Amino acid sequence: MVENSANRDGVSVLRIDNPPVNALGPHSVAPLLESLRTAVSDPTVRAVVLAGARGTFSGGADMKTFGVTPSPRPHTRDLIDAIEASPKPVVAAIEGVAMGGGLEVALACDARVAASDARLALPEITRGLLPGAGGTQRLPRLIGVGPALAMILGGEPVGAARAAELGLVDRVARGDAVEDAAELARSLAGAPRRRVSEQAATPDAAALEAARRKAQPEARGGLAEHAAIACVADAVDVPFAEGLVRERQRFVDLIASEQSKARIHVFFAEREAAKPPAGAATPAPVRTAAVIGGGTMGTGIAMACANAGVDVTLVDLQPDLLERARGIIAGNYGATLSKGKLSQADHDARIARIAFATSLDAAANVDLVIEAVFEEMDVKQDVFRKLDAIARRGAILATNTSTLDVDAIAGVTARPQDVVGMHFFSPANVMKLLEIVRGARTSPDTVARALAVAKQLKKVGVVAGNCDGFIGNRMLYTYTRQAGFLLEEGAPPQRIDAVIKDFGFPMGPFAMGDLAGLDVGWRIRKRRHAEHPPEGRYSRVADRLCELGRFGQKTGAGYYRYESGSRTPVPDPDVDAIVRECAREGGIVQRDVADDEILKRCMYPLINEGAKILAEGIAARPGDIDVVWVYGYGFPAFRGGPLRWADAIGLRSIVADLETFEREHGDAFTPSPLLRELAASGGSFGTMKTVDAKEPARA
Ligand code: T1G
Repeated sequence: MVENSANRDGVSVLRIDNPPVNALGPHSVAPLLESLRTAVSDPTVRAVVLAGARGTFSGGADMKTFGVTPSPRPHTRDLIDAIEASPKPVVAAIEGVAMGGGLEVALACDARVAASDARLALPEITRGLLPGAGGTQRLPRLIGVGPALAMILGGEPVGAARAAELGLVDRVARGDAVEDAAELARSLAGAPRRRVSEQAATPDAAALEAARRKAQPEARGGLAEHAAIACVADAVDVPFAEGLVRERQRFVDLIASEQSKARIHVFFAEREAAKPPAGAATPAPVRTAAVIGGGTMGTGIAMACANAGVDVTLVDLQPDLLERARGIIAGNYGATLSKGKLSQADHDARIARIAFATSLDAAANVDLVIEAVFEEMDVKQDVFRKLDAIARRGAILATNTSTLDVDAIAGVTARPQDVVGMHFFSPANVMKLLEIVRGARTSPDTVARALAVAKQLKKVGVVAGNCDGFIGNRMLYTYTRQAGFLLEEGAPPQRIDAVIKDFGFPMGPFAMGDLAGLDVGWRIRKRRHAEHPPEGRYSRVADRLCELGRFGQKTGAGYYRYESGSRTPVPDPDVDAIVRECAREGGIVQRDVADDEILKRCMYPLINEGAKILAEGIAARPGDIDVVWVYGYGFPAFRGGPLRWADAIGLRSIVADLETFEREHGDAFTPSPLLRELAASGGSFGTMKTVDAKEPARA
């Protein structure tokens, strides 16, 4: 349905219409082209306004049509060419979002009017692409090379006010954006067209040079950045038409690249993971919450709630801990304010949403309770027994445990159907991932409500079954275990970390351990070993470091040593000595380990464990595992997550390498049945039928 009210006093309003986000593809562009033709040939029409249906402009090109060859027509560029060719002015009325190809369409218009809450972005870089419909040529001409590079290489949205400052929009609407745009369009009628393509881009060599220096190496996910920078340079150096041709060629190369396909896989996998269980009721948003435990996690979770507009009470029985939490929260918001990343009004509103209490009674009338106390079973069960008596019927009772049995926690309440794991990642007000742990008796409605809370808190929610370490930590254990063995076999920590960093992680396992604090893992290992002594090969290095009080950055020494006040890891010969000692005790002869072996021995067991998790129904889809690792553990998005990456390598070669490692290093490398099966059948995680979720007995 396209509204074409030609005689809105001589202005015809056309609307992009393709629910839910008005993505641009043949089925949305074709009717628009038709209506534009009608408007152009209608003598009573003096100007055109282009808007979007249902209060949003457009989420960009329809990514679901990517990879279809030949690429389906008409598409975004056909609409842009028609707007450019129109003898009558076209004004864009931007409500909601104008992203990617949607913003590029608006850039082809004579002028742009944005609603005060509109968001404008060119997020193609986050899809491993560049703006491929003229955005790299028009934007620098309109707002300058520097600001254009910031928008194109950042991919982040700008608000209407900022867009006006930049000159990206001509007006911020006082009232209805379509009305304002119609008024502006009328004033432009009969005047020469204002085509951005005819403007010149002001040279800014410094901005281009700075962008080149900052860009990631192509092999480390920087393909799109380098291509986009080259395009923006063209906007200054070559005529518009030539710039468009070069932009197109680079865009076609990128869309065929694994880096782009992997990033788009993550985009859609994230949305699949957020889908509520079939038959679950549509949950109402939570308005009030209580977070139990004023430690690092509780404090971060309370901030995440306040950031999302939820009134939250942080509860801790120890007043001094509560005061410390209050100070940390004020400090964090103050820092964000001073960096200009938060307005004073927003700062004050967020702080005002957080209350503090020293009694669990504060959880009596809230929609959501999140327990984040000490990671000890009896401490958590004690809290849940009390919450069961206090919390209102129908409230979500969530535990932030990262390793403990959610069923054992739910089991002490009379309402296990309302109990769910909500595993946040530190810092909880920053990290995007939220692992939602479905207990054996957690109801589908409670899972759906937890997923809705994740969306409300702007987190990426992924549902995991209840097992030791859920999805993320269970896989992490296989990776860090091998990293520990590689140390003993002769690969120094800085070498292993360098291999993992070159692969694309923000940091390697040892720098990450030192950042998180080695004592956290040590406590879990001691608890676990009290229940089950370690089976098979066990590296003593981590325990030995902790026994020496080397907990990482927080004690100035861990796998590395740190100069006071510095977070830069410095290789420490004392650690090499400790590693040699452990190797000797374990009868391990040290050798030179190749980088290729380091990468495979760290990543392949992780993939193998992912296959086991899928086969057990702990994760419903391979994409869920990829999303967990990209958003929770820094797995490079340009590789799409561990299972997408495995498909790109080929499962047959992974199974072959696992079998080789199995012969040398034992059953930690025994390929899982699902992996073998897929490899043998020439299958892949990307094409496998998702397994039905079933409840495994807790290992
Ligand atoms: N193409 C296809 N489907 C899309 C889509 C798109 N561009 N954007 C969203 N969807 C689907 C999404 O999968 C979900 O489907 C539903 O819409 C709602 O999305 C030439 C080539 C716009 C901010 O990168 O960032 O333009 O799961 O849950 O939270 O240069 O969607 O319900 O089946 O995210 O309200 C560039 C991507 C494309 C923006 C709305 N554009 N989208 O957020 O809804 S490349 C983007 C978003 C391009 C040109 C190039 C967000 C949103 P389903 P949602 P939301």
